[in-house]
Amino acid sequence: MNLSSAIFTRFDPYSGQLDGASYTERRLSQLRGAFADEAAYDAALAQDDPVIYTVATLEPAQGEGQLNYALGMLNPGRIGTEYYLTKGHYHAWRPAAECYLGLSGQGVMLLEDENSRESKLLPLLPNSIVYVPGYTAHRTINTGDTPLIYWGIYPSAAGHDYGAIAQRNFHKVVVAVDETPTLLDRLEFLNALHQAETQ
Ligand code: PAN
Ligand code: ZN
Repeated sequence: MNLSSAIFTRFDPYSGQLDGASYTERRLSQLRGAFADEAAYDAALAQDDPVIYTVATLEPAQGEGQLNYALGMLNPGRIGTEYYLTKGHYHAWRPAAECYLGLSGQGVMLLEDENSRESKLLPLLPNSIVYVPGYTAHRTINTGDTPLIYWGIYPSAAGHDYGAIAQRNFHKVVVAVDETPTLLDRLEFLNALHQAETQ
């Protein structure tokens, strides 16, 4: 077995810092197409290009039976009424499942089964675990007003398939309706937006 030095690691459950990790930063400009309201996206981007989330990844080992893990930090905020979110993906190796553990902040996970297209919305909170089965698109959403910090632990062979989501976004959106996180059909939400624009 070829283990790197990452057999013991420290992390900060409030900032998303993970010793020895490699960091990926996703700014608003890298999330074109992820948010439903394109006009709100363009308006927000014209003002600023904030960091929406970071992912600190550790890959202690690769190969059959090995696990990798990542500490996510998703900032609070909205584009229009839609909460800040991650791009979302399937695993390139479709059978790969993943465990998400909430550490701090308040959020939800949107899951979508690739075959049935059935959606599930689950809370991602401190002291809770969301099990993401294989063949399931998953997206993290911050519905609170502090950073959402969470673990994702997955088979080292899982990989990320972003292309499928870029082509066909999740069927559902999570938006603030009367300040309450609400799950709506993307199409219905877009139709309501366009109707409001033309009135
Ligand atoms: C997580 C995600 C992380 C960022 O580590 O990669 O939440 O989301 P995106 O990868 O969709 O930008 C994970 O699910 N890994 O498999
Ligand atoms: Zn994943």
